[in-house]
Amino acid sequence: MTNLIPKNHPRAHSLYVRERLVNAFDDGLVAKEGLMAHGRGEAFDYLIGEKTSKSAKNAIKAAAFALVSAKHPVISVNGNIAGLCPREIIELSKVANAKIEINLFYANEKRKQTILKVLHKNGAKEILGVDKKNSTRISGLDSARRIVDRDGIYIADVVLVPLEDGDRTIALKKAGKKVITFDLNPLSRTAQTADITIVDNVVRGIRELIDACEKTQKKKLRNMPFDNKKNLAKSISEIRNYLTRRARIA
Ligand code: PTJ
Repeated sequence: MTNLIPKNHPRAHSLYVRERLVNAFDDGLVAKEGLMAHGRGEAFDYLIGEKTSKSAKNAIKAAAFALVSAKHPVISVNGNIAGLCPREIIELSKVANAKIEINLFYANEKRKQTILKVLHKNGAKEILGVDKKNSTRISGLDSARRIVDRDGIYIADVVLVPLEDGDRTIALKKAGKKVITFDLNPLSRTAQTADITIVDNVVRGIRELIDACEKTQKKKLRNMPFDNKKNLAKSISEIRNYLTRRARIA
């Protein structure tokens, strides 16, 4: 697709990200509903000032500790994540020693195979969630997301579920797993239910999470107490403060 966004456009980065997602949709990675999910995310990204906030940085540190110290960490991949940051998923899986599992809300075998190809092209070796013989179910879920890999999400103690639906977050928690999510909407059910919610655009936050995992591995970061509810309240007050500042300028 031709790129029509001028480099000096004030919102160039967000517009490039949008274009990347649209291209990924055209390439068969992203569901139609994924475009809508992205639009909702963009709206919240404006409200946080399109920057990684202090509260997001807190959550990223906590997430890095959880991933690095987990026994069976798993990164769950959907169409949007595969379209937006395939290379970073693989980098993260390496620094956190985490498995990668494709798990789609809008199940579609063709899309799953396209995602699989893109992950392989970006350097992934083992990818779970594609071998039907190795699949099983987690209880309490009606959507296709209940079907998980026996060697992946099923046995995981920590699962990273970026851009998630609320029902699965609840089901994963009921199954005794620690859930980490990226969600730009601090009020979504997933954001409110997860153990660690990173209120940031996954495109920005995942790089910070990779760095934090590296620092944690090298013992350059200390583990800190983390309370998700308090941190979400902080992220909501950061939005309020940002809007107040903007309103003064306008
Ligand atoms: O590929 P599939 O079939 O698994 O489907 C994936 C989608 C994203 C369509 C599916 O999981 C879905 O419908 O998700 P929801 O319920 O729309 O939730 C998406 C959440 O992610 C919303 O709260 C958005 O605000 C948020 N979001 C959207 N884009 C981003 C984001 N959060 C972080 N970074 C983003 N880039």
